[in-house]
Amino acid sequence: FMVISFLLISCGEKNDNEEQKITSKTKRPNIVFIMTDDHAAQAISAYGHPVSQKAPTPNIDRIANNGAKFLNNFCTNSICGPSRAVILTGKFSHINGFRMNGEVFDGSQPTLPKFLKKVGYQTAIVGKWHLHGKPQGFDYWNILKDQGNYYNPEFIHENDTSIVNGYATDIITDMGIDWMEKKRKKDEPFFLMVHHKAPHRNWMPPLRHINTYDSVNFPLPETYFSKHRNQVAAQEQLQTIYEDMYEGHDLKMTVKKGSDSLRHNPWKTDFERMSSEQRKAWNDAYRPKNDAFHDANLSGKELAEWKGQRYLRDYMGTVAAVDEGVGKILDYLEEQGLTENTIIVYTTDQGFYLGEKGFFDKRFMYEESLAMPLLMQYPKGIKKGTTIDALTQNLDFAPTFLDFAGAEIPETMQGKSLKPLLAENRPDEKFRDAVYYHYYDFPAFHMVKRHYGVRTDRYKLIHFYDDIDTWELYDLEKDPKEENNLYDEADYADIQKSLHEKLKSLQEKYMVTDQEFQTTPKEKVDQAYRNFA
Ligand code: SGN
Ligand code: CA
Repeated sequence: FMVISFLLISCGEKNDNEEQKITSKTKRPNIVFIMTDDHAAQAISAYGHPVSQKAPTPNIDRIANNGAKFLNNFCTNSICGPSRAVILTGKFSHINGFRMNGEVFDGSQPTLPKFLKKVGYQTAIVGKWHLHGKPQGFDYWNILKDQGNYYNPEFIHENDTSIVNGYATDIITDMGIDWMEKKRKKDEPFFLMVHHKAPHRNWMPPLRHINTYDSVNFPLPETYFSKHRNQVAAQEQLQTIYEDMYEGHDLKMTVKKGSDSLRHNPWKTDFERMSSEQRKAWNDAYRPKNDAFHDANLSGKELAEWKGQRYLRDYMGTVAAVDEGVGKILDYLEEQGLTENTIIVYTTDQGFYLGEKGFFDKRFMYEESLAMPLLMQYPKGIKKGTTIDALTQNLDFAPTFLDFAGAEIPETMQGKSLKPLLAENRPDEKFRDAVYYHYYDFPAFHMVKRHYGVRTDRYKLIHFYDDIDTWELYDLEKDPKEENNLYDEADYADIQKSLHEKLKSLQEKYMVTDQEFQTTPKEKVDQAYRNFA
């Protein structure tokens, strides 16, 4: 009896100690960061836009309902690689060095996962990377090659590149869950980045959602046929749905009735990489829709509207799979009892156009592509149903996660922790009175001019430069769709002046030098207009 009770006591003691050790280690919250590529806030039902009400995202909305929804979160440079570099470093593009797609991210610089590792986190990233070079600071990584494909995509892991059969969104979701389930050490806090390809161009839905929105008529924006009065850069872009989308590659339009051959389709591999079964199911689904289109013999405005519908139906089909994947991850965390101590974030690399101003793609400092949806749940630290009006940015993500993790926020980071905003007793003072923006990727795809600017809670000032030199000013309260450029209007002279001052002071604060405003030789610009036309 004595031996047994001695054993019981010592076991009990050992367990208690072990437990203590584990809780002190796991006290730091886990962070599951889910980021899509090009997911417009207009397509997340928690944000309430009419388009999303026709294609709700119930699982993504769970995060909003259980935690916080940010209403004024913005990117600093509306394009993929640069946004990702800002998120990793907490620094603007001109400081982290990654200004445009196609550059190589300097992975040796300090980044969020490296700082988290220092305080005992295990770190992993699965899915889209798009910063070229191998990820550093991650214990585990398995990334899409380049932009990645929807069907049977190629992944890079360590020194291997291999095709993974299936649909990208499902594969990436499963990789994230697999890492949490089998690959991580269960007694350490973790930081997992799940980065989807969807809903990036060319919007190929999974077979199970190929017909989901066929009978839905999405509301096209009032500005769908905008002529961009007093907006030179908008007049000269190449991202108008009904003018610039490739009819085959983007809109899946066929050459004639009864045929499965696509119209303009410069990157055949997106379709050719499908297996013959996938291809057959795909063609069987699209053929009747395309045949009906041929029968209807549309032109002009009706054709432009048809293209808008086809775009939105495909786009929402890819979003449906993302939403299911988010549900799967939330359910997994719930089943494992991890929900309480895990910060779950849903965001996307930048905003996107769903026909506003006639556009698809992003890049502009106009609202739809400047805005970044941001939802965050953390039962221990964020009250259900919180909404945040403050002007926040992707620049703030790294400081925020470090703050929640109880790690020090390096002074060199340019963003601010959002944690105080999420506390029950929020501070009264303004979090930030304006955000700074700078887009560089010109001449390039879609030919959006270089520009920079400032946005306050009510006004926006933008300077487009390079082969043009034009200013735009908007009063977002009176003109939320940004159709009325007020620059140099007498009534706005004072506001214009103060916005210029604000812009200048932010440039100083963020250490922007004259180097940042380089222009392109005219021949190069002209050549690019010919290439991308
Ligand atoms: C591809 C797309 C473009 C898109 C860029 C950047 N064309 O080149 O439409 O703007 O990526 O997107 S595609 O038909 O090849 O998809 S980003 O999200 O990576 O910045
Ligand atoms: Ca993107």
